[in-house]
Amino acid sequence: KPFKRLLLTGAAGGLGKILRDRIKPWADVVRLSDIGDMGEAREGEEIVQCDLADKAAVFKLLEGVDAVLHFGGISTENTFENIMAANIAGTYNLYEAAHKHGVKRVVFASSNHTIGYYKTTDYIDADSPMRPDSLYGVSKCFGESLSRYYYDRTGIETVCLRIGSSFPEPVNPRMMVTWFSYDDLVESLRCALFTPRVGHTILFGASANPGSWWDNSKASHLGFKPKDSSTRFAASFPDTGAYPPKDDVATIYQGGGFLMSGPQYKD
Ligand code: NAI
Ligand code: 15L
Repeated sequence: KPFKRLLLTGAAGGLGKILRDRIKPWADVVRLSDIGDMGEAREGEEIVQCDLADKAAVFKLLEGVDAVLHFGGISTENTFENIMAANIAGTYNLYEAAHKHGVKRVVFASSNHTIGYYKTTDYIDADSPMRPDSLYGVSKCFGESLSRYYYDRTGIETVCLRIGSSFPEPVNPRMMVTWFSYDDLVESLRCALFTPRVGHTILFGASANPGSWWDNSKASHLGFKPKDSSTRFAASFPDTGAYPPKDDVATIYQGGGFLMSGPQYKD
């Protein structure tokens, strides 16, 4: 198998549970980590329960690891204190430990909420300035900048995967644009891990959905081609042709409901 040991953080989460089995073919041992319960280790697995904010624990977590899929952390809007510990300190601890242990590559689960203040009428690419829509989004911008710094300073390569909405199927009209099927997610991770040179790359994680807001041409060297599309759910969210209400923040901005969540939101 290509890797001796592949680390997945966030293994107890929604995506972690899906990836746990799907990434097995890529490594002799998959090391699973989360602050939450991951159950028993199955064949070819190691389980390390720890808090990403615990620097000493994260240092040990990275020992003997070839590559990392960093999916752990707070995944929606929260207080600054919680985000600072899990996403800001946590991601720093992970990169510093990766550097000390000579890890070569990380895939960072970034988010569309790094750019959620663009409008749904905008078409952007990896060079468009970040416009986070929440403290959560700001923490993902931090992860993207931190990984850029570690690449320039130490040579660790990172693909920042700006995931849209990775769930079994779209559950609202916005997700007809942002949906990222599990199969396409796994294929994007395969491209991110096995393309020989990625440097520091930003890849938007979405299926081939009509009306996309995101241009992935700056990540073409990864060769990622989504196979799924939200069109097969079109009957659930028919386009009526009506314009959304002018004051409906959730339809005006790419970040949708995140613009109205969290400590800063006041109506
Ligand atoms: P999730 O919330 O289900 O999973 C995140 C996991 O991280 C949880 O199991 C949680 O226990 C763990 N975690 C939280 N704080 C931690 C800490 N301090 N130390 C160790 N572990 C900690 O989220 P989901 O949907 O599985 O997302 C995984 C990653 O992908 C997250 O980083 C999220 O921000 C990112 N993402 C997911 C999207 C999606 O559509 N599912 C969209 C964009 C980004
Ligand atoms: C995210 O970043 C979240 O982790 C996920 O739970 C979804 O809310 C997703 O974005 C989205 O924008 O749909």
